[in-house]
Amino acid sequence: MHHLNVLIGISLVICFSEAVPVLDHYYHRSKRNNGLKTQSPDDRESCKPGVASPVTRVNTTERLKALRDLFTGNGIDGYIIPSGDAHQSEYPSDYDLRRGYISGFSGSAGTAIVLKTKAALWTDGRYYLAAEDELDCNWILMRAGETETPTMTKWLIDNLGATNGTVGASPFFTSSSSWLSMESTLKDGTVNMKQITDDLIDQIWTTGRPSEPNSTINALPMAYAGRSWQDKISDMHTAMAEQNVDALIVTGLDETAWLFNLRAKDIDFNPFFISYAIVERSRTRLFLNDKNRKLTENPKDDATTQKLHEHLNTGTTGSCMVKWTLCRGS
Ligand SMILES: *[C@@H]1O[C@H](CO)[C@@H](O)[C@H](O)[C@H]1NC(C)=O
Ligand SMILES: *[C@@H]1O[C@H](CO)[C@@H](O)[C@H](O)[C@H]1NC(C)=O
Ligand SMILES: CC(=O)N[C@H]1CO[C@H](CO)[C@@H](O)[C@@H]1O
Repeated sequence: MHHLNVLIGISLVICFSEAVPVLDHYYHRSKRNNGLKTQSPDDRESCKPGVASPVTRVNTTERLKALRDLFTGNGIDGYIIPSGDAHQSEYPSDYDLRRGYISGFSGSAGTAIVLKTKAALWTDGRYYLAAEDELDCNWILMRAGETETPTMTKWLIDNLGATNGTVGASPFFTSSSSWLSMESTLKDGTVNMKQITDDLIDQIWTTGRPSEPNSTINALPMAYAGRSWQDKISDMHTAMAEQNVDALIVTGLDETAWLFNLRAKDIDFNPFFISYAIVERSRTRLFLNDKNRKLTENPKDDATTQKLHEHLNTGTTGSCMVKWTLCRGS
């Protein structure tokens, strides 16, 4: 949960989640890597001349070219592609697997950085073998955790620091704490970090992309939830008053699913739906894609017969002009 004293616009919401282990993890590794070896795709056994390429590889040459073609127009010399979605989900939907698309690496943890002439992927020991099989020879495999592997910031400073270069990233897929600490370290090495709000992978991933998640949202009956969403909101108001907080922005998908007693299938094996909420002491707002359809369609879960607007006690468009309960809290 994220406590803010002021209400801020929805477009800023995404930066306030705390849990982005991926970037923090590789970034915070200590500076014990003196004697780093020169990193190159040629270090990889399977990229040596005469070695047959595993069939599991995606040829990323065209994807990397398409991405690099956008660098100049955006004023950047490199781009960071983390694994996460805009909600810092541990498991993003297939639509959000941007790092998998650009690198070909399908593991759950890893961060890609593409420069004008180099591309590197950091992943941890669980994935060294899979990454070796899946990354084509455009890619340097950075084995995070091994002493000769540079951190992402060190590598960026080594490659872009001398020319006061700029690395871009979407602010949606990195927590604010990760972003700020990385930005500060890079600045010390004369590398600038730039927010690219229109994500570059979204711009180039135009064919073969899974569609945006849009699953039906089902009410979770009280028998399973144990406590009504109105009571949960009421508990939040009490906690907010104690903390002297006027508004609370909820970005985590497990959090919105829990708070409103709702379940869906936007992400395989995770019963959540893409959403944000803003809870104020006198009103509650839930943000959903395609809300008019979701509010009125029939539930897909046998456990409930309630439509979403009935569960939330709003009008069929989510408006509170008819019923005030959702917008005003309980
Ligand atoms: C990958 O694709 C590029 C461009 O389409 C092609 O030139 C190159 O030979 C391919 N590489 C491999 C290893 O197949
Ligand atoms: C480095 O680049 C940043 C951003 O482009 C710029 O504001 C700054 O003045 C540059 N510093 C030097 C020493 O050129
Ligand atoms: C109503 C709607 O947009 N449904 C689409 C949801 O997404 C699936 C694919 O994931 C499509 O097949 C549906 O048409």
